Order: sequence, then C-alpha cells, then structure tokens
Amino acid sequence: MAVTKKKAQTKAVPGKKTASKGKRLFNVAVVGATGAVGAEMIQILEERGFPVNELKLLASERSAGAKLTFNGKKVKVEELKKDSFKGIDIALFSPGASVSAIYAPIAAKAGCVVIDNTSQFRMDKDVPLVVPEVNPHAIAGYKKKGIIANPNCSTIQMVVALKPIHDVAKIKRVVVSTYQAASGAGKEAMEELAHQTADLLSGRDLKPSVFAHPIAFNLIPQIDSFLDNAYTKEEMKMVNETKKIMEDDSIKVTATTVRVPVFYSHSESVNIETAKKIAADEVKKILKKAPGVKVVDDPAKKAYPMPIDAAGCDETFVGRIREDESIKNGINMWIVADNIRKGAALNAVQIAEILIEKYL
Ligand code: NAP
Ligand code: 3JN
Repeated sequence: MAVTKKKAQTKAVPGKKTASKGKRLFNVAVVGATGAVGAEMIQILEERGFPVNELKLLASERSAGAKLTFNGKKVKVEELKKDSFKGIDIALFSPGASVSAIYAPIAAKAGCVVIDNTSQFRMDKDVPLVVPEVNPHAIAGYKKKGIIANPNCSTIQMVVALKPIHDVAKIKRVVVSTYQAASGAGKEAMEELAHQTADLLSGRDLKPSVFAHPIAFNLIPQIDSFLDNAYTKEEMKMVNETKKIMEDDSIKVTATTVRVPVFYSHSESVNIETAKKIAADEVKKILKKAPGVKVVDDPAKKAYPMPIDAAGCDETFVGRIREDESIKNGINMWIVADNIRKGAALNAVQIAEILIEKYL
C-alpha cells in the first residue's frame, strides 16, 4: 500500500520506555489486534519495552488463527470470547464501540484494567478520560469501573497543545477545523484511498465503500454521522471530551471535522481566545517546554508541521503560531500528530505505563 510512515521515534513523550530486570511482568491483551490501531499497539508495546509476560491477541472470528509478530515471536490471534480475559492484567481495546460496550465490562469483571480506545465510555462520569500529558492524575479513577477511556484522536493532539496555554492564560473559546487522515477510519479506509488514487489516475470509475464519497483528490466535510444539531458526532466528541480532559466546563469549543486524502496524521487549524493576553512568542516559549510537544515554526525557512513529517512520530507538532489580529486576546496555530500513534495506540500505552508504575 502506498503509505508514507517513518520509522517510529520515541522521544520527548512522557512515560516509561524500557523494562529493567527484576521488574514485575504483566499479562496484556490487545482486543482488535488485527486493526490499524491494534497493530500499532503491538508495535508500541514492543518499541517501549513494556513489561509483558504473556501477550494475548484478540479479534473477531474472521481473524482467528492468523499470526502476528511480537518481540520476534509469532503470536496466534484468538477469537474474542467471554472467557478471553482469565489471568489478564491489562486489556487494550480497539474493536469498535459496540464490541467494547459488551466486552470491556466483562474484561473488567474478570479482574483486568481495560484501556478502551472507543467512544463507548469516554463521557461516563465513572470512567476517567486520560491524556497523560494533560490529566495523568485522573487515572486514579479507574477503580470505579475498571475502565480507562482513551480520547478521540482529534481531541488528544489538540489538548496536548492547549493545556499548557490554558494553565497560563485561561482559554475561553476554541474554534477548530480538522484535516483528518484516512487511517482514522481503519485499515479498509486506507486501502480505499490507495485504490481510488490508482483508479482515478488510470481513468477507472471510483467505487466509494468505506467513505460516503470519493476520498482520492477530494475533501469530505463529514466524519461520523450527523446529529440533530447539524454537527457530526466527531465534532461533538471534540467539544465534550476537551471539557472533560481539561476539567473545565467553561471552555467553549466549536469544531468542523474534515476527511482529507492523507494516509497518516491529522492536522488541525486551531484558533483560541484567552482571558489573559498572551503574545505569540510567549506561546512558543510555553510550548517548547511542554511535554510531548515539538514546536516547528520558522516561516523564513518554510518550516511548519506537515502530516508526512509527523507520521511515525510520537510528538504533537505545533507551528504557524501567530496572534489573531481580529480579536483582543487571540492566537492561531496549526497542530499535527500521527493519529494512530499519539491519537490512539501510543496514548493508550502511555496510560498503561502510568497504571503499572503507580497503581498496579
Ligand atoms: P480497523 O482497522 O477496522 O480494525 C478493527 C479491529 O476490530 C480488527 O482487529 C477487527 O478484527 C476487530 N473487530 C471488529 N469486530 C470485532 C468483534 N465483533 N469482535 C472482536 N474484534 C472485532 O479499525 P481501527 O482503525 O483499528 O479502529 C478500531 C476502533 O478503534 C474504532 O472503531 C474506534 O472505536 C477506535 N479508534 C479510536 C481512535 C481514537 O481516536 N482514539 C482512532 C481510531 C480508532 P477482524 O480483523 O477480525 O475483523
Ligand atoms: O475518523 C477518525 O479520524 C477518527 C475515528 C475514530 C473513530 C472511528 C470509529 C468509531 C471512533 C472514535 O474513536 O471516536 C469511533 C468510536 O469509537 O465511536
């Protein structure tokens, strides 16, 4: 498949990176192991030396028997069943919300801690919604249901950049437009983009299947389904999840989410209005010190974050930082991150790292 993804870099992102001798090992299950997010979870567990004893790979009956590689060894994929979680300490879930709705509580009841990548539990008041750079303390709340929720990818990269600014200048309002990669819609969506690109250049008819419209050489201003208020679910996820993670219901957020013909990395144009005046240079200074953030902002050198540079990286890249001259206290910026890594799999593994270090 015609994807561009660099070798993963694992710098500047908080959390434990290597297991040292004598440390406890954990039995880990990856649910949705054959998907775009699941495959990245397996890779990140390996890259960061997560202290795994047994790795259990679970998917639907379609994939049962397939073999995936972890730490140089082949591991057989098993069909997800009610008794899949016996002896498991941590389960990383990404099989879709309807499957998590059934199996995450079963896994939690079997005694493991679930870190769920779907939207199923994100707004549940008894389930912490965590971005380690922003609200790691919230992980403590996992004990109520045995479940920790991973936010939506578009929310994660935005709050990593906004929280350090909020702490200094208090953000009153956020206006965000996203440019979301095809990988956010799963591995079949990436194949659709690749095939449509070839078909279009070869003069063949396009047959949309995952997306409602052709994605090659196009933009689709709809991600997920529409709600009664004319926003999409993806847009309202950004609104509601931002308030919960930042622990501030007063922040006003409005979003427009757009699918673009890019394989990896979501980009976001973000405008903020702050209570306290903050200059662009001060924002740059704050973000240069912020955990998990890399500032790429040198207009003279045409340096700004781009999806092809962020793919395969762990950091959230921020650039085009400038004052919004149309209002008193406004800042514009451009935020890019690998949606499958920081937007999903890496964030989940970082949560697991804090969990074993502080709570298990
Ligand atoms: P994907 O590439 O389509 O993979 C889906 C995975 O779920 C596959 O492993 C699939 O197994 C498995 N699965 C599907 N139905 C199942 C069932 N009934 N029982 C067990 N496993 C089942 O999708 P993806 O991109 O990895 O995303 C999966 C989910 O992760 C999404 O639906 C979403 O909830 C979440 N997600 C979250 C973010 C985020 O923003 N944090 C980003 C992307 C995705 P088979 O191969 O056997 O079909
Ligand atoms: O489209 C994207 O770029 C991100 C998609 C995330 C997603 C896709 C299908 C179902 C989600 C999510 O994480 O919110 C869900 C879901 O769990 O509802």
